[in-house]
Amino acid sequence: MEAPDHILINGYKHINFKAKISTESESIEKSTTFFNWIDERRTVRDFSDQPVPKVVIENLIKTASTAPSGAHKQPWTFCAISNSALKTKIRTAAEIEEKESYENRMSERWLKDLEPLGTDMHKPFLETAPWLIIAFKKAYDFGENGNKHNNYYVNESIGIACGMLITAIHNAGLVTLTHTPSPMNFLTKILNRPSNERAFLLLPVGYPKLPTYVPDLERKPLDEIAVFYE
Ligand code: IYR
Repeated sequence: MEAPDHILINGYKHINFKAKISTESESIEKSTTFFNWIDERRTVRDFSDQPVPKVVIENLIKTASTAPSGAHKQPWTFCAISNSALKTKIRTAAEIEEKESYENRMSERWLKDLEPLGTDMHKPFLETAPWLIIAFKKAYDFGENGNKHNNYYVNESIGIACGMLITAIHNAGLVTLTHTPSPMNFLTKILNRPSNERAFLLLPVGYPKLPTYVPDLERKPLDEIAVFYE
């Protein structure tokens, strides 16, 4: 008998996924190719001001929102900003926080660890990049009568979504960096976000300025990042 197209679990419809099953050699080939491609991704801090079509940004956000999340609550809002006046406001506010961080909040050791990356309190990319995508996490949602419903595994969920977003940005031939101005409350105010949203990560998105220089970093080898129990 053929498998039914759908079944009920707890009274909820579950559809036959019809997953495409790869052969072993296809999986080896695909995982190798994908690794080699994603290993070319680099964090870039110098952006071209060349515009990026809105439909590209829409596709990137839709991709991020395919991420798994606690109880499928999708506890996130992605704000995409191309408006120059808003970008300037964000840069000004971010640089105030970053100045305070670099001068007073970060330890000597932290500053030393950042030295090879060449970061500082100046954030010109917040104005140069054609788009800023800001991921907000939703600790809770509002029910019909305004009461709060907590979401689950919010940090894990939005972290995964941001990882997929960064992968999608690389796939579109664009670059980004994970900017973490801290504290980030100023973003809630500038963008007029509701009280259940907290800024999680700011990603400028665009084409790289050419030539672009990135730190000469190496990634840890597999034996430093993985342990196999076979
Ligand atoms: N939030 C600061 C500092 C910073 C922190 C880390 I960890 C980095 O990898 C890079 C920078 C900033 O965005 O400059």
